[in-house]
Amino acid sequence: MKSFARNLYQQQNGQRYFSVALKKKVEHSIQEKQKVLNHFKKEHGNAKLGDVTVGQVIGGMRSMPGLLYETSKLHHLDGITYRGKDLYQVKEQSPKAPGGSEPLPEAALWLLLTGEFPSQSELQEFQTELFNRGQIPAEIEKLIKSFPKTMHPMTQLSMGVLACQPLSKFAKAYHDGIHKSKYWDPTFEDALDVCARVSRIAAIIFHNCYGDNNKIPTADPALDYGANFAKQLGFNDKTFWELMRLYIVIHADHEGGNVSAHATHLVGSTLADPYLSFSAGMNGLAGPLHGLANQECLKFLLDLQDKLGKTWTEDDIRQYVKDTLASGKVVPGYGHAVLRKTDPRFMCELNFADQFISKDDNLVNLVKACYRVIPNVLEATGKVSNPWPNVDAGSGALLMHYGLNQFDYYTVLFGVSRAFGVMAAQVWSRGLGLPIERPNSFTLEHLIKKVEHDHHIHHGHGHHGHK
Ligand code: HAX
Repeated sequence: MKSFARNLYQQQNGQRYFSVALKKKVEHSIQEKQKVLNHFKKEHGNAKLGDVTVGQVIGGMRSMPGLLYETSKLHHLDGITYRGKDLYQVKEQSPKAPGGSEPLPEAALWLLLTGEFPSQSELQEFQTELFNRGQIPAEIEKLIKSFPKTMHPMTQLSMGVLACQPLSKFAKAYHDGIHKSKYWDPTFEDALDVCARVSRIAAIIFHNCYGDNNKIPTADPALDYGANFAKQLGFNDKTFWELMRLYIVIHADHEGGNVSAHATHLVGSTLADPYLSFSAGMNGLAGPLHGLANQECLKFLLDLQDKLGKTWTEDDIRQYVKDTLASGKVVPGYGHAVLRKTDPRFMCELNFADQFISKDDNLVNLVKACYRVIPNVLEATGKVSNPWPNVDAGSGALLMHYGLNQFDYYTVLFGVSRAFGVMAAQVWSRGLGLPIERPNSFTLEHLIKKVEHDHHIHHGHGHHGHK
């Protein structure tokens, strides 16, 4: 390790860690942003962002403005942007593994935290740092290995993260009376620890569920994060390592309102530490309407293959999709609440398949054929707002190609990736001093009375007369 880095070693909680360029950069940009925020709040705190409708209150707060979330923003055509960079820019500009073509998760984490990619030397230091932070004390590993094999992997992930909670530096600093202006600092420490540890927790769970948890491959300090995660899962194919790097980067963040990001943010707003908050986010990700959708999508493709065999035609797919719609079911992997174009995350998957997967993988070819056929069928219904594929349309087929066919585990991969976004966001939420969340709620009776009252006034019967 270079001497300048060694000099920056510090002691905290009896654990050695070093904070090199990253922490200084984060501190500096938080301070700058705080000034902007304070001024903006003072000058424009009363500016309106639109009206809230009864439909939104009843309808899951859909598209209702309500969160400040710094790390990423979703655009209905460009898809997700990390600090203003869309995924194509992220892929192009990110540092890569030697000889590799895919972006590196640790570089994406740096980007989400600072708005910039690390230099080569910063990246190397950061990789060493994440490797060191990724160690999990033996007694906690033992605890995770003791979870029943039959327990859903997502339950194990949430519990595994909680098992590490006693290691929280934020919880200790808070207990020791840290000044509120410094909350971001131990949050930063925990955020990096959680990102570093979550892949090890996930690897233990994989072997606990599907293999032998006494024979879990160890991480290698010479490897990057994505490669190490794949290696610990037991995959030594270098192309699969590239897939893991890409997978983690594209699933990392999707602005603040999705359930995993919002749940993490909400729980964190109580000053529950990053372990408690992230675990809460993972409980949300475990829901079938959120993180489990990729599993559903793969099932759709495999059922189609089962029914039609491997000699399917585009006409067969068209008919199969029409039958699916006629039976009152949705076509998984298609449509989106915000996007109105093919999800760039899906395009990244497709490009990966074109580059690395041979043209005779029937399942991958089926994904591509669906992309040619399904949007027209959905469009013809006249009601689907977005007939284009989302990220889940492709990921399962890619994982299957490399032999990762444990469907129940797919959401855990998503969870490892999501840590990078929501933990970076939490550093910023504490840095900007965001308060505890407390929106207003109503009973249905209140809502009805309020609307009747307003209607009454509007029609001139109230004592306020016409509006
Ligand atoms: N297949 C069939 N019908 C669909 C459809 C699809 N893929 N997508 C939308 N529709 C239907 C809706 O069910 C709705 O029908 P009703 O009016 O009869 O209720 C109508 O089209 C209008 O819906 P919408 O405005 O287009 O879509 P929403 O914003 O309400 O919902 C969903 C967005 C993603 C939930 C929706 O498109 C869907 O169910 N897709 C399939 C499931 C799926 O792929 N989920 C994964 C999302 C991945 C993600 O968000 N990742 O971040």
